[in-house]
Amino acid sequence: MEDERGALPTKTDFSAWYNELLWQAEVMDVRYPVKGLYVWYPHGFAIRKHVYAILRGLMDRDHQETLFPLLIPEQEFMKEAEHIKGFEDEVYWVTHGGKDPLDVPLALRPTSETAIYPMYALWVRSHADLPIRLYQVVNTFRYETKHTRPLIRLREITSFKEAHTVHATWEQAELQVEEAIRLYREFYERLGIPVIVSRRPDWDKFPGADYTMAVDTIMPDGKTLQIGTVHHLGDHFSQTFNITYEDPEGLQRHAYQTCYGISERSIAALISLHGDDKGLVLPPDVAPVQVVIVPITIGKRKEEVTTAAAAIEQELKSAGYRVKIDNRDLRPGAKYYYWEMRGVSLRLEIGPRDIDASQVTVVTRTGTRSVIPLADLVPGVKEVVLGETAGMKERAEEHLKSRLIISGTMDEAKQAIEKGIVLVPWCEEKGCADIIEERLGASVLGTRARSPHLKEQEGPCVVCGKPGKTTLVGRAY
Ligand code: 5CA
Ligand code: ZN
Repeated sequence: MEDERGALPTKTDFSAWYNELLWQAEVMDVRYPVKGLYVWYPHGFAIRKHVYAILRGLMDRDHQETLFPLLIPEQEFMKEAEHIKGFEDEVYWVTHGGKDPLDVPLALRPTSETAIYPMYALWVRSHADLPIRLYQVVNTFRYETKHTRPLIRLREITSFKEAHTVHATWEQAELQVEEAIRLYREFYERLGIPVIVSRRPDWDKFPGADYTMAVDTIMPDGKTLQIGTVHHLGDHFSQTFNITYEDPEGLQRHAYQTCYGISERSIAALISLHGDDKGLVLPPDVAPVQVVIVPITIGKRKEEVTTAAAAIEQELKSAGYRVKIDNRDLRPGAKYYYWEMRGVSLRLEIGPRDIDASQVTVVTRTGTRSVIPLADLVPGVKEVVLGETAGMKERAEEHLKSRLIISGTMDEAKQAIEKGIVLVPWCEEKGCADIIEERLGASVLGTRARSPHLKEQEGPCVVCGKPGKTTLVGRAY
């Protein structure tokens, strides 16, 4: 196997590493003959399944899952002016049914506000119907003109989790924005991905929003990846779609809305932050195979080893682990390589010597080796799994910390921007942001940054010297 695919480039050459890893570890196949569309290998899809089970579990606490149509009639799509402006260059249109031109052209959803809100207008009657909190996990289509990349910038986003909520007041919608940020933080914490939350500058907010909060992480090459956004929609859409409710006094009022989304970029971040030169490294929670058992069957005691391996498999399966025995006729080294590439958390080696000592040898994906007495198999494995999870999280946090750099002046920022995100004071004037972006060759990502790794700071704007607030600047994917 290893001979066939060749060695993985080192992660220091991030872009080459990422592309090669996606196919060697069987996450995505990029050979589908349409630009920006990719195919999930079953292994990649299994990772997705576990990641999205976490996401669904979090959403299901106080949202309900739903499913709306893919096609949106032109007149609905064209209702909200800002929204149209933001998306018109990115929409795919269905114009024909067979040979006949359609009376009404249909948009492939780039996101689902204009599919969902006409129905919300029908569903919302009284204050007692509020709040509404629904979400769906669907594919969406965006005719992206920037460089497309598997899992990062797609023309068919296959795993778009979008939530859409309706509230009686602006303030209640604002509370929902905060709740959504908490949910997203928890989601990424479960994946061991450290994030920074900030408020996007006005020119970069979602088309049709009052304001946008973004969740970013820093990739191994120092570039920023936006891995989630939460939008306060105010009453922009409720005005255009006529979403009104009767308040307790009998008055008709417009509702206030939020929406927030996460895509398979979450999986791009997962793979990129944790992976190493040997392949995928996955938090055990989302590893399709958590434990692989490699029987060491040299010599005469083959049958005994096979039986012991099967017993271990059975015991771990009953304890809820995803386990596989690798009985293939391959050298152990080839098996280790194979499973390391695919991100198996734990490898259990069992040979005659282990049987004699009533133990099993455990090697984690990140290389720690120990032995567990067979009598303590399940608690022993659990402890190693917890240690592995914690170690991954710690390393990812360290990475983020080392790439968040506070700079008081433009000269400092110029040096620092090569490494990751710089934090500079900015006065919130667009003119100064343009100068920052031009000088640093990077984007103003957001203000009011929130992360355990940094404190809000104030100081003179690095351009004009007027009072400024801490602002994130980074090169974004
Ligand atoms: N309706 C809102 C909330 S669901 C919305 O569409 N927001 S969005 O445009 O910001 O998209 C939500 C998230 O999807 C983004 O934060 C980003 O992480 C991800 N995303 C956006 N475009 C793409 C794309 N072309 N490929 C992969 N992921 C994307
Ligand atoms: Zn300024």
